[in-house]
Amino acid sequence: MRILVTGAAGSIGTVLVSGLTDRGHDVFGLDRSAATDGYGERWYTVDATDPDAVDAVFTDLDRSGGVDAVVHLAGIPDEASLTDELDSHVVSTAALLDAMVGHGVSRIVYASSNHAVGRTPRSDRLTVDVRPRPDTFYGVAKVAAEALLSLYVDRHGIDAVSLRIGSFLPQPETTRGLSTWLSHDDAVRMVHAAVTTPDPGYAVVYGVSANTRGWWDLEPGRALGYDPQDDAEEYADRVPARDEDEVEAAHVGGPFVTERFYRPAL
Ligand code: 15L
Repeated sequence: MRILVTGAAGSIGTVLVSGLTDRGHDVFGLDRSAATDGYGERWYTVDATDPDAVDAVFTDLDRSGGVDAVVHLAGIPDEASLTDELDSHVVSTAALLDAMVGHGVSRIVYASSNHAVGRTPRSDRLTVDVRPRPDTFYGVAKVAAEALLSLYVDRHGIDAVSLRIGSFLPQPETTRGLSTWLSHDDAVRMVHAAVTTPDPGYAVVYGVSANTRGWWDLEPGRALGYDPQDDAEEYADRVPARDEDEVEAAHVGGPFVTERFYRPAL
C-alpha cells in the first residue's frame, strides 16, 4: 500500500517508516523536521496543523498515484498547555481528515494514547468500552482527536483505527512499563494490521505488547489482525524498583495522574 506517515522523523515514526517499508509498503514521510536518510524525494517538510500545506501534500501525492492510507503520529508526545495540545492533536487530525475527504483517501490510523483513558483505575480491566477518562490536557486532546475520527467515519464512510499506545520504547524501563510496554516490532505489526485490515469502520486498539503483567484487552486488536509477539517480562530482572512504582501502578496513566501535572487550563 501507499502510506503517508506524519511525524515521520519522531521516535515512533522512524521505526514505522523503515518497518512498513520492510513489509513492502510504499512510504512517504511528513514532518516539521527535514527528511531522514534516504527519504529526500518521499518527504514533505510540513507542519501538520496547517490545512493548506497538508492539502498541498495530498495534491502532490495525487500526481504520483495518491496514497491509500495515512498513519498520523505527529503531535506533542507529552503534557503541555491545553491550547497547544488541542492545536497539536486535534487541528492536525482535522487538517488531515479534510484533505483525505477532498482527495478520496479512505483509511487513517491514529496514534492515540493510553492517556485518553489514563484516569481509569487499575482495578478495572481496560477494555475499549471504558469511558474516555483522560489524565492530562494531552489525554483530553487525544480523546477529542478520537471523537473527530469517529465523526468523519460516520459522516464520510472512511475507516479509522485509534491506537491507544502504551509505552513505546526499545525496552521497558520501569515497573509500570512491564505492563504498558509496546516493542518496536509489535508497533510495526500493529500498524501494518491497522492499515490492511478490511473495513474496520471506527475501531480502538490498545497498543501494547503481549506483556505477562498487562491487563489491557488485546482481543479488539487481534480481531483486526494485530497479534503481539513480545513480552516485557523478558526484561523484568533489569528494571530497578523505584519509590514511584506504587503510585504509578494505581491508574492506567501512571505518572501522568500525579499532582505535579495539575495546572489551570487557561
Ligand atoms: C504517551 O502517550 C506519551 O507520548 C509518552 O511520553 C509516555 O508517557 C507514554 O504515553 C506512557 O504512558 O508511557
